[in-house]
Amino acid sequence: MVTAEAYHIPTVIVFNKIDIYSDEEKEELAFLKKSYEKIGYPCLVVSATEKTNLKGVIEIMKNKVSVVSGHSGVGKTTLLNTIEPDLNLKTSEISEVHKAGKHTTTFAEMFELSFGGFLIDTPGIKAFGLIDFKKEELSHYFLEMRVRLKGCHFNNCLHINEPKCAIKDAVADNEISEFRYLNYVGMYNDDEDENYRGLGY
Ligand SMILES: Nc1nc2c(ncn2[C@@H]2O[C@H](COP(=O)(O)OP(=O)(O)OP(=O)(O)O)[C@@H](O)[C@H]2O)c(=O)[nH]1
Ligand SMILES: [Mg+2]
Ligand SMILES: [Zn+2]
Repeated sequence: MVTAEAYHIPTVIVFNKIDIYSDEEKEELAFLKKSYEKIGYPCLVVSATEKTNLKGVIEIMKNKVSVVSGHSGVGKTTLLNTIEPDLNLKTSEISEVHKAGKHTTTFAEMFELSFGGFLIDTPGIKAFGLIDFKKEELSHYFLEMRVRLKGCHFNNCLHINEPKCAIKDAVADNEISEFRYLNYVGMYNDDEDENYRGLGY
């Protein structure tokens, strides 16, 4: 999402596989959906296999060039197959051993959509690959931070240790989600062990 923001690509978040969420996962979904919608990201909650809520996906993709991105196994290709059954693209089950996808899609490919537009299916994201930009710019790509940057006392504030920081204040006031701030700090530190995910997102 940070990379998309850096390239001015509008992001829509798709939560897939709602047919198999546990009650706990449904609660997590509600929390994440609320958090992201508050920032301004449209969220869609779908099931590619059960064909639930796919109308919204089609509406968003119509007459545009879209790219689907996400971890291996989340169902990016399945979603595309459901929307355009004639494509019949290869998908595979998640590994029982590793509980992760198998990197079935191996290169990005663009397909024409019968209702107008194009969709680029991509291989699952393996590791965090941020485009090359200055650390000082990172907060510009967190929408909820960008709108508050002017409130920081120092105009080169990094929102880590500086006093009178509008971002840290907003986190303390629950206006910015803690997990998003922790993601920011993690990316800022280029943390490899992912402990920064904090709440687990
Ligand atoms: N229960 C359920 N399973 C789904 C859904 N969408 C996809 N799957 C399953 O998830 C597995 C992975 O789907 P893929 O479409 O191959 O995932 P992908 O995101 O394209 O994975 P990569 O190509 O490896 O990046 C397959 O077994 C799908 O059948 C869904 O809505 N519900
Ligand atoms: Mg795929
Ligand atoms: Zn600040």
